[in-house]
Amino acid sequence: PQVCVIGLGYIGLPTAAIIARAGCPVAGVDLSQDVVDTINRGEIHIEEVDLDGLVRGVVQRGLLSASTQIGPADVFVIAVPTPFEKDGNHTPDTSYVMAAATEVAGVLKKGDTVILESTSPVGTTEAMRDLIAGLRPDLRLPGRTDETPDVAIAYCPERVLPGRILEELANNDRSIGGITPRCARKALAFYKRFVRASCVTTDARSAEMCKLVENAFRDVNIAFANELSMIADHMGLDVWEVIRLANRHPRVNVLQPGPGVGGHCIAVDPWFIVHGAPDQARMIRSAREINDAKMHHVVERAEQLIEANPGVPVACLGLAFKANIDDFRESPARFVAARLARKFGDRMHVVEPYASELPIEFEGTGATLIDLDTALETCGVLVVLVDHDIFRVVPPEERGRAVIYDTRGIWPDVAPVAPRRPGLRLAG
Ligand code: SAJ
Repeated sequence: PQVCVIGLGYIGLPTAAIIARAGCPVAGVDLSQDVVDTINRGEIHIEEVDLDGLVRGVVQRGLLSASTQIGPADVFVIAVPTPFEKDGNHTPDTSYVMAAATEVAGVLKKGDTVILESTSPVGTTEAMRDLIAGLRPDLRLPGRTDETPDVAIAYCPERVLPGRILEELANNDRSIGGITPRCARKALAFYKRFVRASCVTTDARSAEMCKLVENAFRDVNIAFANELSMIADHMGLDVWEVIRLANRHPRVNVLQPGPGVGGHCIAVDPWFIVHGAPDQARMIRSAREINDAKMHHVVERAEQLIEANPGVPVACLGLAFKANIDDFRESPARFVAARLARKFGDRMHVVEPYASELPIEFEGTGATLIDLDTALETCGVLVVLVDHDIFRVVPPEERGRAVIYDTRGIWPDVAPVAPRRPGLRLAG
C-alpha cells in the first residue's frame, strides 16, 4: 500500500522510515518546510540511534519522500503532538490531531485505513471519526453505519524509548484498537508488515487508555521513589541504601529517585487520565504533583548547600531529561540548573557533554558551560542532576574535596545527609 505519515517528529519519522524499509512507499507530511527539505536531502532533524543511515537509505531508494502537502494514500498514520493547555486544568489539546484528520478527510477514498498513533485522551479516535464524517458525508464511516463501512479507523499507540526507537518500533508488542473489530483487523494487517512482536487487537478506547496507563504506571512508581527520597531526607536516612535493601525482596522493585520527571510523555500523559476522571484519579494526580514538587525540593536543597559554601564555584552535572541522551526538552535538570544560575550567577557552571551551548534561559545569568575535567578541578560544589555514564565513572579521588549533592545516586560513596549544617554532603 501507499502510506502517508503525518507528523515527522520523534515518532513519525522513525515510523515512516521503518515502514519504507519494509518496502511500502511512504509520503511523509510535516508543517515545517525545513523538516521536509532536510528529509528529502536524506538527512534528519532529530537525534536517534541509527536513524540517519536508515532515512538516507530509504530516501535514496525512493521509498520515502516528504512534503508539506498531503496526497492520496491507502493507509494514513497520524503522529502529531498532543500537548496539554497551560490553563491550570491540564486540558488535553487535540487540535493537531483534528487538524491532521481534516487534511486526511480531504483526500480520503473508499478502502483507506486511518490510524492515529499520537498519545490521546480516551474518545479521541471516535471524535476524529465524527469530524471526518462531518467533512465527508459521501463516505460510510465505522460505527456509524450498519452496512460495511468505506474506511477503517483505528488507534495504535507506540511505546518506544528514546534512544532505542528503531529497535523498539520493530520489537515491542502493540495494542491495536479499532473503532470496530473489522477496523482493528485492517490495522493489524498493516502493522504486521513491519512489527515483529505480537499485535493485540482491542477497541479504540481501550487502546487509548492503555497508552495513558503505561505512562501513569511509571509516573506513580517514580513518584513513590521521589516521595521516599524526601521522607529519607527528613529522617536523615540514605534513600539509596533503603531502596537497595528493599529491592532484595523478590516482589519489590522500587525505582530510582531523581530531580523530578521529564520528557514529553510521562510528565504529560497522566494528566489526560486526571482530566477524564478528576474525582477518581486521585493517586495519579498526586503522583504528578509529587514528581513536580521534587524539582522544587531539589532547587531548595541545592540553594542551601551553595549558600553554606559562600564564594565556592558550583557545577551542575547534566541538563538532559535522562541519562545518555541529548534531549533537553521538559528536563527537570535543566529547570534546576537554570533556577540556580539565575540566583547564583557567575558562580554557576554547567557540565553537559551532549550540549554545545547553554539553553536560552541561561542567557544573561553569567553561568557558563564547562567540561567535566574543568569542573572537577575548579568547582567545590557539585550538584549531580543527570546520571550520564560519563559522570558515573568519575572515581572518588577526582571529586575528593568537593561538597556533593547527588540527586541521582550515581556515587554510592557520597553520604546522603541533608545540608542542614554547612559543608555537609547530601544526596536524595
Ligand atoms: N526517571 C526517574 N527514575 C526512574 C526512571 C525514570 O527519575 O527510576 C525519570 C527519568 O530521568 C526521566 C523520566 O523519568 O526524567 C522519564 O524517563 P523514562 O525513561 O521513564 O521514560 P521516557 O519518557 O523516555 O519514555 C516513556 C516510556 N514509557 C514507559 O516506560 C512506561 C516509553 O516506553 C514510552 O514510549 C514513552 O514514555 C512515550 O513516548 O510515551
